[in-house]
Amino acid sequence: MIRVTANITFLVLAFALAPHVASAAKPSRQAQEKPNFIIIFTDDQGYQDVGCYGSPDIKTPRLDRMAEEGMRFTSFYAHTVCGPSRGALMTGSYPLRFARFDDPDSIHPELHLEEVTLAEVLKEEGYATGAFGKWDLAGHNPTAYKKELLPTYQGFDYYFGTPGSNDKYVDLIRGTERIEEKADMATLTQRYTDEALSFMERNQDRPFFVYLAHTMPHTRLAASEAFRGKSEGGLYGDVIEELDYHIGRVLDKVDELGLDENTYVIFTSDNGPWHIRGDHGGHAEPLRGAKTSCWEGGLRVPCIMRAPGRVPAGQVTDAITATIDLLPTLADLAGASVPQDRVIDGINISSVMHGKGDDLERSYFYYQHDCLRAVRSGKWKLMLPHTEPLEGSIGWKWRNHIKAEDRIRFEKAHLYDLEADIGETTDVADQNPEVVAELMQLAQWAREDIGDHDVFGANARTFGAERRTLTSEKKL
Ligand SMILES: [Ca+2]
Ligand SMILES: [Ca+2]
Repeated sequence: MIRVTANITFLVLAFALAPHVASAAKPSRQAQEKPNFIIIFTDDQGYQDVGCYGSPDIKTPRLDRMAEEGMRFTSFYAHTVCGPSRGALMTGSYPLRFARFDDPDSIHPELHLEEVTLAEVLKEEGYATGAFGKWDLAGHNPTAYKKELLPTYQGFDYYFGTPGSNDKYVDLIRGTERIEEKADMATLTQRYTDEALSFMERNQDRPFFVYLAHTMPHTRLAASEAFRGKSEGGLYGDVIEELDYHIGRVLDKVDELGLDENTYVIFTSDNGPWHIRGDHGGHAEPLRGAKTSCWEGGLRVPCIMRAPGRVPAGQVTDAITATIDLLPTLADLAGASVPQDRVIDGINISSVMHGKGDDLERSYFYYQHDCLRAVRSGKWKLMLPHTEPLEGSIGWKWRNHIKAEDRIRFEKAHLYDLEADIGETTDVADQNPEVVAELMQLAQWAREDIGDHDVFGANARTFGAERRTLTSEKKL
């Protein structure tokens, strides 16, 4: 009885003192605000194309330091090509899940306005939102894109960049207006960064979200004079070293603005390296395969996250994590809610980022364009049988994007133990029939719920747009 009274007295005292304690401690401006988010998304940078991921000839001192000050992810997944990968990051969903307006034969989606983007989720919470660089969700053609699908219609207050790819040339857009034709590609990394830094300065007093989606190192490659010919990794290496330098400028700006402890900086790539580009493509060793394939090298990408005091320093995690997780995770950190009227595939990985446990219950599905190719659960990856590419699928139309040795031609499913065999060299399906059966069930679920080249998923979205799955009469 006495003890209870004493506790009550203590509690009353504690409440009475609380306001004084708070004002005496005077928490910093940062601690009171919602955290800022900066996602730096490079294009076609391979798993090995960062110093701390084992590049033998490319130096990335700023990314390496970022990893020392934060967390390095070794099983982080994007998707196999640019456009679907960007849509997945923006919607937290597998590419076959989200609705698009465009030609179903194209691998480049035009994201439906009814899709809820990460920018829209954060904007609801009062975030200033800026997109810089490659969008690729309003059409792939640099001149024939849909203006009404540009970032400023999908939750971004500000946009400076290029609507599609740099296969031929790049036109620059500010807001919705084209301000420059055939821009010098060697200036893009710096110009996108300059614009992002200026946005951060303008919005330093409120929470902000910066989506900095570099055009490099997608071909056509270009480096500025200061970096050209300077790396040991050829032009591709020069381009990565220039990216690293400008990523350093972003980190320095966060520091200079006094926002270090309240800003999550997330670096990753949209897909694996483009092997058919030879010297103009990167590397994914020790992973097998490259961009457009569903071998690990096609979509397992480097990923580093940094937020001093929040993300523990110098950690490495092998948890299965993905770009689709960024929407639910950042929403949680911002106190925002994710859309409830649709399936969001990503999961909240904040416990992993904060070093509070990486025991995630999750599987990951590998799609090559519109074809379900593989599923991973824990250390196991099942490659589904295909005599690939499936005639009539989008993958068939785009088959020349895939190096011959990366094409999957299996009559039966192959099972790989990614812990023992990260290079996917040895099929162990016969020794593990129960694992194969379990993963086959997961794949069947994905086929029915998300979709496949010949199946429209039960929870895939259209919002009235044309269904993307090819019908028999539309087969090529
Ligand atoms: Ca790409
Ligand atoms: Ca929208």
